[in-house]
Amino acid sequence: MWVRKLSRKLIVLKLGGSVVTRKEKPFTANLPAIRRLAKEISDAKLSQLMIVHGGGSFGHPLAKQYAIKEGYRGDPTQLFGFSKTRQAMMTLNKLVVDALIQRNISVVAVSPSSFIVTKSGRIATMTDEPLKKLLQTGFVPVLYGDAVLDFDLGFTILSGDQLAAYLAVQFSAEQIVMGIDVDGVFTADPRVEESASLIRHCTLQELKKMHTRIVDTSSTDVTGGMLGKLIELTPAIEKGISAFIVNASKPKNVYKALRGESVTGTLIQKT
Ligand code: IP8
Repeated sequence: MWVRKLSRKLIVLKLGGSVVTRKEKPFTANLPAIRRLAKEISDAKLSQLMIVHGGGSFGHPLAKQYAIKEGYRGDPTQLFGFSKTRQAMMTLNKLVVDALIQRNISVVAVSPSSFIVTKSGRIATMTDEPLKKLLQTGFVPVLYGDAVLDFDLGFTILSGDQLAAYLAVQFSAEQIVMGIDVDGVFTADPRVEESASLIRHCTLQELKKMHTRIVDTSSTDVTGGMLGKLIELTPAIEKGISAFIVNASKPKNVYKALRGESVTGTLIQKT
């Protein structure tokens, strides 16, 4: 079991869409989970924290229906789909932010599409002053995977994973805590192979070797499941930022991960 010393350095917490929403039911938030996580985050009392949540059953079905990730093909119904995807994400973000405010956390909702433009799906420009100032002042910014404008594609989907890793690098975070709906990275799909075991600790090199063996399990995610997550995390890990993947559907895991207490999960470090 791995234990991190509590420090005043920034932690970026990514809450998976499959945790904060009911993935199988369109536009349905998992309010008990959101409220529980808000309490865990409040109890952890971190001085430097940034939260990013995924799209789950709010963002992904619309993104898929209107092919937002693939970019603008000149079809006006796609423009409407972009509007609807953005709005659905703001609705989910409000539910998350409301729950955090209920727990007296000084959160500020920040809409990624208003300060980020991508190029072929990768973050190309970002105005980082407002976020920097929010952190310095003591706020907890709450962002999310979003439909964003793109220099090449017109628009696209920016995943919360890419965003979390980018922000971690940009603001020199100590760690990215990824709260997902399974216990971490497995050697094979635990739902299919009985012999699958949880990888508790691995280096970047070991991770790269595993890429071909990691299976994507979700059918509604337009942004790429577990393999996509690991690929997105790689640049941050390369910069010495560790990534800790824990099951946020299980009570207390996120609290423990944020506090640096011992908890089951997969820790990925540069070396
Ligand atoms: O769930 C994608 O974010 P993710 C958000 O973190 C949308 O991949 C709008 C589909």
